[in-house]
Amino acid sequence: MTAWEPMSAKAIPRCVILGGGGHARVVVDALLLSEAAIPYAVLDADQSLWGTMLLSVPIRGGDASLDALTREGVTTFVVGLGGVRENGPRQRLFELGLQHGLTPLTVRHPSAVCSPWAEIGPGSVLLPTSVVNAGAKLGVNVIVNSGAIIEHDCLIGDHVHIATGATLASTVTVGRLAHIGAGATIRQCLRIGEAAVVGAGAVVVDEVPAGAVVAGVPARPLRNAQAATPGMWRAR
Ligand code: JB2
Repeated sequence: MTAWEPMSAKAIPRCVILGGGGHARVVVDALLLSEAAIPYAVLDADQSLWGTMLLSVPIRGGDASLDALTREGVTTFVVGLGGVRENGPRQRLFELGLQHGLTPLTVRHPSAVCSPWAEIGPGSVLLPTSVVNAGAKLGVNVIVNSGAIIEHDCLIGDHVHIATGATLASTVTVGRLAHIGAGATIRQCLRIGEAAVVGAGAVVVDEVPAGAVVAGVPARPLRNAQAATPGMWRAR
């Protein structure tokens, strides 16, 4: 199996996608439409997927195949693992790509609106109809999922996932590895701590400490909730 490549492929880098599930399909779709790179191969931990296709891209094997792909001229990567709550595995895959000398690719779906005055870190993905407004700064490997809104002057840490349809009003700070659930709303000027988890549909009107898990309207800490990142237990 070979990946689809356009006629003028020479100047376009080849990209490997790490992870081949539902999120990877959205990332590959955005990559194909953006034409920023050729989605050359997918790697997935699930052996039953090896030899199958993800959209038009072959799933070539597990992460041990990275060396072979670099020998075939792959120079860029993007993390295709999404996941809910837990962003540690996404960080690990990002670091794996770097360890293999690959450049993290920033992927922007053509329908995503991104101010030229925003800064987007390497390896971040802006999915369909998401919005990133002026003065916002995103770290590396951030997911801005479909329809999410990051208003002006928000600061988003490395490996954060802003899930589908979440809204961050202006000047919100989100610590690295945090997860903002689907449809959640964060009031302006608040700080969401490192590796915190905001549940789907929550409305956050107060600061959220590092490692906390909050949910509801208005959002409250969940009793005995376990934060996504090991070592960040917060029993309340
Ligand atoms: O270490 C790994 C690894 N661990 C799991 N390396 C590689 N290369 N692949 C890994 N995987 C693979 O990621 C799994 O074998 C599986 O095929 C894939 C995850 O797919 P899944 O569809 O379960 O989750 P997802 O992360 O793609 O999507 C989740 O998050 C999205 C944001 C779902 O909840 C989606 O509904 C959601 N939209």
